[in-house]
Amino acid sequence: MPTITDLRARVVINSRGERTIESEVFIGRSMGRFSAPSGASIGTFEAPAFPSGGIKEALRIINDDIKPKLVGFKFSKQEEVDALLREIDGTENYSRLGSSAAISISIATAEAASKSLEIPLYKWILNKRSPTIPIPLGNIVGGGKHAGGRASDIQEFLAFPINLNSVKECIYSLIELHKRVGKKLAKRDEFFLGGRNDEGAWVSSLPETEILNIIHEAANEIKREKGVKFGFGIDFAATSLWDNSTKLYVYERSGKFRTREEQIEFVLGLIDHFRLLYVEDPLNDQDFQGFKEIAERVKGVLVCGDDLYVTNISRLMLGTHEKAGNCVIIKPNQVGDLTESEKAVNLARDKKFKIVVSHRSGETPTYHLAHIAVGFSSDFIKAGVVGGERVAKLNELIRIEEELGEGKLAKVKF
Ligand code: 2PG
Ligand code: MG
Repeated sequence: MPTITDLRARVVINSRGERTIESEVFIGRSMGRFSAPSGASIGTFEAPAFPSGGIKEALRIINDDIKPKLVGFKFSKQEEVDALLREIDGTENYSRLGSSAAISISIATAEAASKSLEIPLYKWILNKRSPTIPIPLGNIVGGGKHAGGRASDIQEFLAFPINLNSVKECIYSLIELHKRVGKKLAKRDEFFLGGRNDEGAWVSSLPETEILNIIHEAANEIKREKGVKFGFGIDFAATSLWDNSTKLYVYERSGKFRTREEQIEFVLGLIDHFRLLYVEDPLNDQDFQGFKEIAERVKGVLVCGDDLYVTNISRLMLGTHEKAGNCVIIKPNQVGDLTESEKAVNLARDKKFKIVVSHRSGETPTYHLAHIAVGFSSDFIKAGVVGGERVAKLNELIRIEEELGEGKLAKVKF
């Protein structure tokens, strides 16, 4: 049985230059190491990233309270370690320890356990599921809270290949699409200087519809030349657009204000006109009914909740019951440990919701998310297209596919 022999933690830097917690867990000579990512468009209901005393307080709690209880701890399942972490924290949502410290220890422990057992990390996470390689959902152009200046109000313009059998080919195709879109922006956007946002997506000053036209054009070229077909999507991150005092969605950069009803029509219009197959957070994180309405009025479109669900089992229970969408984003740092994330995954599967395991805009150059997505048998992974901290995950998927053999890519029907 794995026994934890040491725990070390320190402050390191994420891809946005912010400080974050890195933990190392030792099981004899096997070491797991993970540093926590962080969001910019943060859901109201996410667990707090740090204790009220900040990152120093998180380190102090790890050293003074967690380490003495974790060292010497024997376990045979991830849930035992995560239960101990929760017990030490003593709150419902890691508000004493903070989700960053919690997730860094939870994932580092999983990695140490898998190494000590000489199995890949995804196998430790799998439980009884069978491994599936997720389809990468690539961020091609982006704005919102992930970019400044003249960038679009919409946070993410996404694409994913729909007729390929291998993740490697999916990744190559997304890179090709990203490249071609960049070249077109250079010609058509007078303010374009080749800038990319927090997630490596292009930043453009063009109106949303023009950005979508350009992505379609580039995708059509690739389809003609190489036969690769793409599906398209948008993450509106609408909680970030919502102004609760005026009850309006504020599109500051394009100077538009939309009521809830106008926002719904706007979203449906974009789905229809640009044949979108995926919309994430089209409405703010209180509007379960609105998600339901959108999902009812479109066919074959994934309506996905990120800030709506924040990987939280109670919110997901409510939303699946209300039929608020048909797809959920899973971000382990929103809840602070792997076991809690897994509960959300199992519930989502049970209720026939599709699953998207996702990175954060402030990432660390860790590869673990690839194993988490495979271990959770997720349908999609949102991990960006370019940038060191993004390709860390994509490259790991290529390695996992090499080990599992092709043909394990998730199959999603639209
Ligand atoms: C999102 C994420 C990741 P953030 O909204 O889906 O793309 O952004 O990490 O800033 O919450
Ligand atoms: Mg989102």
